[in-house]
Amino acid sequence: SEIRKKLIDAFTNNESEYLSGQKLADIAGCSRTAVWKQIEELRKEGFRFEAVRRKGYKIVSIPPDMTADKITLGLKTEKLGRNLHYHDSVESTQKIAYKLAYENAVEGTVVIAEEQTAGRGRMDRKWHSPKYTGIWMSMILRPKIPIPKAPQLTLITAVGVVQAIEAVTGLLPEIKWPNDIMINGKKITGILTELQAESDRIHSVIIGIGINVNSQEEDFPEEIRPIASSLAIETDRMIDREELIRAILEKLEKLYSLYLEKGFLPIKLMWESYAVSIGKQIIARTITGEIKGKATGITEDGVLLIEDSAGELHHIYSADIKIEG
Ligand code: BTX
Repeated sequence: SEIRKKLIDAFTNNESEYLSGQKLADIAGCSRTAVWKQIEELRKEGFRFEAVRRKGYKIVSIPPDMTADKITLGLKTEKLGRNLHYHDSVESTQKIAYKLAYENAVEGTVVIAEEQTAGRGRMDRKWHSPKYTGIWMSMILRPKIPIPKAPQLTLITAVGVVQAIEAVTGLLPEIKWPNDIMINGKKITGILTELQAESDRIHSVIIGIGINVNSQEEDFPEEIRPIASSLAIETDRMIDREELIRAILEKLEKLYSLYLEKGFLPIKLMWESYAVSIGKQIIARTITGEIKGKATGITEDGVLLIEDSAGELHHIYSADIKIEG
């Protein structure tokens, strides 16, 4: 709209100045409410503003969109990300990767989007994926492994993402079994592993990775603010998403070849060194009920082991866990 254009001009021409609501209203020839609404809209599109009481607004940055070229520039992988599908806005990158996998896309194909309008988590939960703030990507793998071993890929991915975050930001994330990556007790990353299988053979594995990178508090809906954080919030600086994507693909490619060559054991050891839950009292909520006890480790297959107060050992295949201390 005309207001939008006038506001963007005003902000970019006065980059270092605070512009009051009234001044902006005068420039754009509209009400202060209309200015305020337009600024909210611009925020959703990826513009960043600093607001100071009594002084007004200052522009901090314009939408930092990626491109496929910017992502692959300098990428040191053989397979992962070599076939890259980049989108501005999609329902879910998982959905697109699924379709590509059916059409026999090469192993290592990656789908990335700036925004997901229907991003999904496990068990039909939602994954909030606002524009330009994160990395929302899905990856197609075709490992020749038996179906029960597929959950190991979630753990491999978690290790790769932790290593990449560590290398790019210096932060030391922790893994909460099976698929959450946490910093200071808040969720930074979710991983979703889905299978396409024919009878007992894996056709393809679609690994979805969602990372809150440059999200600010206001990008999260009210209900997840207490549990979610981003790399920018934790480091207090903006993180280069393209660099992080490259780091993830490079780390994952190494771990994946190690896994195919040597099996899960070396990965298991790395995973355990990043895991927060091991050795702690936890509550696991499964579909059939709650199990309380001490997390003693994971099995060769990535199954979580919990020892309850009676000394009985439970195998947990799928659950949400809460750490008690
Ligand atoms: P999950 O089921 O472990 O986590 C989902 C839960 O996490 C939600 O119910 C909500 O409480 C919380 N949540 C939602 N959005 C966020 C967020 N942005 N940050 C922190 N917490 C949040 C985790 O599932 C698996 C997520 C995978 C997402 C990727 S993104 C690319 C790919 N495409 C797609 O649709 N999903 C995957």
